[in-house]
Amino acid sequence: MRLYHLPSGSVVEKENEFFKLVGDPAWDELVNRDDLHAFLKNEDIHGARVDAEEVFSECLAPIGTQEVWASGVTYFSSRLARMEESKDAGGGDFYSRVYGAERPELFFKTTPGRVVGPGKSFRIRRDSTWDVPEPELTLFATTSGKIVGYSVGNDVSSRSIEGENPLYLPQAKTFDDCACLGPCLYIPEHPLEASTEIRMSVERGQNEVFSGSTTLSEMKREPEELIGYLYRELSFPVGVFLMTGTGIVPSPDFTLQVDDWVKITIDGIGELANQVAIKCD
Ligand code: DO4
Ligand code: MG
Repeated sequence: MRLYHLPSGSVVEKENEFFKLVGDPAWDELVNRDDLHAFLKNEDIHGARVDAEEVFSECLAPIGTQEVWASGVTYFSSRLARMEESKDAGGGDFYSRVYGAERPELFFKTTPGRVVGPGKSFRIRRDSTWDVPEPELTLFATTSGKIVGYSVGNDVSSRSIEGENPLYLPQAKTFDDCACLGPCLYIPEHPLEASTEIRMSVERGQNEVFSGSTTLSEMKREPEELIGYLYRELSFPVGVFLMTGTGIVPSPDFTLQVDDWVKITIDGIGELANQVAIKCD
C-alpha cells in the first residue's frame, strides 16, 4: 500500500484505487504506529474515492514534523567518490575507515521545513561549484524504532564543500530546500527485497545528461542496523526519516545546473521528480 499526503488530507492507494482516510487523521499520528500496514488495510477507514490524477498533482512530501537523518558511505561507489573528492584535504582515509567500521556514519540532514515534495524545486548552494543529487532509499521508523514505511529521497549535496574539508559536512548537506522526499510512503507487508532497484536520471532541456542505477543488494548495511545505531541515544516522539546513503555517483565532471530535472525511481515506491533552483535575493 502507498500513503499520500495531500493538502486536503491523507490518501491510501490499495490495488490501484485511491481512498481518503476517514476522520482525516493528523499525519504524525497516522504514520507513527507499529501496526501501520494492518491499520491502513482495514477498509473501515477507507473513505471517498479520489482520482489518481488529483493525488499525483497535489501530493506533498510524506512528512509531518519528523526530523530527517542520513547515512553515509553505505555503498562501495560512495566510499570511492568520497575518497577521491577529499584526497587533497587528506580526508580519504576517514571514508574508507567508516565503510569498514562497525559503527555507520549517521548525520542530521534536515528539518521538515527544508524538505521539498514531488514536482517542487530544490536548491543548490551559491557558494558551491560541484553539486550532485544523491538518490537514496529513505526509511520511516516509528517511535519504537520499527521500520514501517519507505520513500524516495534525494540527499542533495555539495561535493566541493565536503571535499574541501570533511568537517564542512553540515554545510555541504544542510541548507534551504536541500532534500527531496516522495512521492508517497510505501507500506509493504514485508521488508523490501535486496533486488529492489534505484534508478536516477538527470534531464537538461531535451537531453538526458546522466543516468544510473543500483540495487539494495549493493548496500553494505542493513536498514535495521542503521536504525539501531540512530536510536541508541536518541528518541523520536513522532518517528523519523532516515536516508540510507547513495549508491549512484555521477562521474567527477558532472555538476547539477539550474533548471535540471532529477528523476529518481525506486521499485514499488514510485518516481520522485524535482527541478534545480538557486536561492534568489
Ligand atoms: O560522508 C559523507 C556523506 C556521504 C553520503 O551522503 C552518502 O554516502 O550518501
Ligand atoms: Mg547521501
